[in-house]
Formats: sequence, structure tokens, C-alpha cells
Amino acid sequence: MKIVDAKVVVTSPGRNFVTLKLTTDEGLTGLGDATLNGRELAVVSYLTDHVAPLLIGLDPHRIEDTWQSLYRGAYWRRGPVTMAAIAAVDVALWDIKAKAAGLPLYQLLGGASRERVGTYGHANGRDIPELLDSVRARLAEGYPAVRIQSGIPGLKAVYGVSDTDETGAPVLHQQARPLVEDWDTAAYLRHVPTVFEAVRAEFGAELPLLHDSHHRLTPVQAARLGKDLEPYRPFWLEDCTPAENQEALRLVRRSTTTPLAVGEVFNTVYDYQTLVTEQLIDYVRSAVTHFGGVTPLRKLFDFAAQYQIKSAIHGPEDISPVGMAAAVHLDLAVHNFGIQEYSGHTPLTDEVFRHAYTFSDGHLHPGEAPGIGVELDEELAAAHPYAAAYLPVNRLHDGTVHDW
Ligand code: CS2
Ligand code: MG
Repeated sequence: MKIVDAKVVVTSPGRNFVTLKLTTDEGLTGLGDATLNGRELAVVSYLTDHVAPLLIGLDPHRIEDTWQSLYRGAYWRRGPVTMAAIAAVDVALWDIKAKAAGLPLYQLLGGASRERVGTYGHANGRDIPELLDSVRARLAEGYPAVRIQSGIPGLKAVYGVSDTDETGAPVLHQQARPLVEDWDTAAYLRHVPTVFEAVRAEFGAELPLLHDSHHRLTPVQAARLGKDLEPYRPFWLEDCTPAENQEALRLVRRSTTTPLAVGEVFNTVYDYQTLVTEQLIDYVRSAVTHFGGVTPLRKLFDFAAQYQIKSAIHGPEDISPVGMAAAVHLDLAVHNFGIQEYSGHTPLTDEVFRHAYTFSDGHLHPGEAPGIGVELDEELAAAHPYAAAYLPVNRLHDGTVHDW
């Protein structure tokens, strides 16, 4: 079998998605997600101008060899653009291989290790009453766990809250320049424990509660928050401090027993080496789409398993249904599964990307369709062209730019 066509489809059914479609001489097709929120066109060019021509004529069954050739052959390694492009090729090849076998992908990854995949949803509120209503809405949808993000008194626009739709998913800012949000760490550190206090008082001690600090704290501030939240037993505190400096988590780890989740912005195993081998975290967060695909992410989970660390694949609405489908196959198969983030997508997105995975009673299942189980409606995709969109940027009151 040989690859005869490699096509990049960019569509925006409510937000931008980049999809790679590979076609073989036997008529089999494979899809891969290459969406990098806010920098989509960089990956489009990487794929279109530098990778697609190299794929024509290759044997699609040689997934490992193709992955190694794209990673090592580029010379310039790692980084979100490179690894999103490689991920799209990897997932499309797994899609083809599984279709050729007539099996759902998870069966090629060792088969099911569980009956279904547990998830968490996003609850957001500009204030605590609004957040409590959002938690109720997620519980009514069956989510067994909920991430809670709240507005901060004195701040106008805060991550995960300033622009969210009725499902709690952040609304895309289709604009020529990034929206500027404001930040005050001291106000945040004072407020978050009161948020947990209110949610625990309303929903009790057992509901798994997650929170995302979104890279905004120093290590000692993260240690402070981890300790302050211990009475509320969080399921995890996510991205508590920028973790490119992996050693920064040592201070946090020795200061608190609050479980830590890190890694949605990480794209190779080297970003985790110290975090995993020193057991500085409890969950690895990379998505199939940003980590180079199923092939390397499975290896990361096996590496993490040696240190009793679990998976928690990144799953907001800017991971396309193609990337989500690949994630759910991996979730069903790996032994050290932790939890799957799931925001869902707009109805139009689900029409563009018809998927076999299902979400019911707070759990996902990849379905039994051969491959990853996603069909792309290219005509409908073409009817919703790319629209420039940026992630917000964050500034302190004095105007200093801060992590968003
Ligand atoms: C967030 C993401 O889901 C999360 O944990 O960190 O929503 C993140 O803000 C977006 O994926 C950025 O594109
Ligand atoms: Mg996050």
C-alpha cells in the first residue's frame, strides 16, 4: 500500500481546526488533527510545504519509521509546530492501519483496559453564584468531576471565565489582535480558597474538583495555594507554575500534598524527564495533537506508569474531534489512565467531523468503527473558512505582561 495524496483541510465551524487527510492507492483514508490554537497557519505551512511532499509514495503501515524520519529528518527538533504536524501524520497513519485491519484503533493499542473513559467538565463563573450554577449544569450533564474557574474580585477579564459560552467553553476571539486580560496574583491567591469553600459547602466533600492556575504563579505562590487548598481535597491543581523549569516543581511538591497536573503545553518526553523521574507531578497532560501523535504519547504514558503517574489528556474545544477521537482510543487502552478532559464541541463542528466516539453519563467511549472513527465532511468544512483568531494575553495592573 502507498500514500498517494496528502491534503491539509482548514475549517472554522465556530473556531479554527487544521486537519491532515492521507489517501492510499487502495482507497483507504486517514485523518490527523494539527490544530495549534492561535498559530494554526504555521502548522498548515509546515505540513503543506515541508511534510506532505515527503509522504507521497510511502508505505502507510510504517508508522514508527515515518515518525522517526519526520522527527530526526527535520534536524530542528521539538516545539509545538513541529510536533503538531508530526502528530497529524502519526494519527492519520494509525487511522489507516486500523481501517486496513478492520478494527477500532484501541484494539491495536492492546485492547480495552476499562469499559469506558471517565471525564471532567469545565464549570466557570464570573462570581461564585454563577460558578455554582455552572457546576450544577455540568453535574446535570453527568460529569463525574468538574474543573472550577471563577472571576476574581477587582479583575475585569480572567482565564476560563471572561468569555465562556453556555457550555462553559471559552468563546473564540475572532479578532485581528489578542484580547488583553488583567491579572493580580495576590487577589487570586486570596480568592481561590473561598471558591473551593463555597463549592464544597454546596456540593459536599466527595465531588472531584479540579482547578487550573494556568502557569501564573511562582513556585512559592504555587506552594502557598497548594497548601491553602488541602482542606478541600482537590482532585488536582493544574499548571500551578511555568514548568519549563522542571525543578521549580520540587519546591511545590515538598510543600503540599495537593495532587499536581502539568504538561498541556509540553510536546516531547524531554519536557517531563525530571517531573516524572522525581515524581514531582501526578498527571501528565499532553494531548495527542501537540505531543507528536499516538506513537510518542503511548511511550510517555508507559514511562510515567513506572513512577505511578497517570494520564490526563488535554481535551478543551480547541482539540478537534479528530484529536479527541485518538485520545479516547488511547484512554480506553492504557493501564495508567487517570481522567480525560472533555468540553465537547459545537453542533456544527460535530457535523463537519462526524465521530463514532460517544459521551454519555459523563463517560466517553471511542466506539467500534474501524480506525479512529471520524469522517470529515469536506464540503461543509469548506463552507466555513479560516478566520484569524488569537488567544488572549495577560497583563498586570502596571501593564507588565504575564503568563496567560
Ligand atoms: C486549558 C486550555 O483546558 C485547559 O486545561 O489550559 O483550555 C487552554 O487554555 C487552551 O487549550 C489554550 O488553547
Ligand atoms: Mg490547562
